[in-house]
Amino acid sequence: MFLNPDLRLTRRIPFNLIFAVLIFLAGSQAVRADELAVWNFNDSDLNVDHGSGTLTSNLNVVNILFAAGTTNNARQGDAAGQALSLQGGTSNANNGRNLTFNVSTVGFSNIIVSFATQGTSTGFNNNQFQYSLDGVNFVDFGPPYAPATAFGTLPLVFSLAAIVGLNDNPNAAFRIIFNGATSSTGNNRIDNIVVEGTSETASIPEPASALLLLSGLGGLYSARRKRRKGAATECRPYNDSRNDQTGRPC
Ligand SMILES: [Ca+2]
Ligand SMILES: [Ca+2]
Repeated sequence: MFLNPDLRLTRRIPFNLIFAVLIFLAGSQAVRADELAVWNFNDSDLNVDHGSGTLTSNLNVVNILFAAGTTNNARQGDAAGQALSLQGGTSNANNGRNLTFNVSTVGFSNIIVSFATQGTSTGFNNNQFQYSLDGVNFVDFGPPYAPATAFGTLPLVFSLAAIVGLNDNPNAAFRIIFNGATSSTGNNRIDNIVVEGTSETASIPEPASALLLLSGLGGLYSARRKRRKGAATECRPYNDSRNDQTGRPC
């Protein structure tokens, strides 16, 4: 049984309207990457410079210094400024010690840690990156690395996307264990430590945008209804005595 044309129109357009809104809403939920914590060391301290996190070290305090930094891996327009400079220390006492950064990843997944680094010939040249799911127990990630002699332009990048336990984890932590220094002043510089992830929270469209879309589609629907309605009233059989040649024949 065929539906009345007006009735079919009435049923079809609202469905199109709803479908378009659903597509709009789905498109607005695209994921985005965010920096959870950034240390640029430009203020010569261990306090986080963007985002949230804590950075600690068990190296001898006198061997935790700051020296000229780099824009390699810099974020948010940060200048090169200063970099962290970690020395081997007297009798290479800092071999086996570490730099640890705790960063909550709540609401984020696909965690990536990156930083720029360089080392002197007698500095730490056998460094191990680690991660922790509870902030207490750390696990090696990847092989040990030796810093290049200059910062260069490419950072070291540790993509931890496969470590699902690091996703949405308030106790996530990361560590670099330093080894291989052969002199007290041999050192590694580190700059622009970045912990970033993908937001797991869908972005909700701005109310104004949604209203604008609904308003536009509503107007389109109304215009089509009026056009169809007008066309229907203009439809006159040829044998209609009122036919004045201006109406649309049925
Ligand atoms: Ca810096
Ligand atoms: Ca700082």
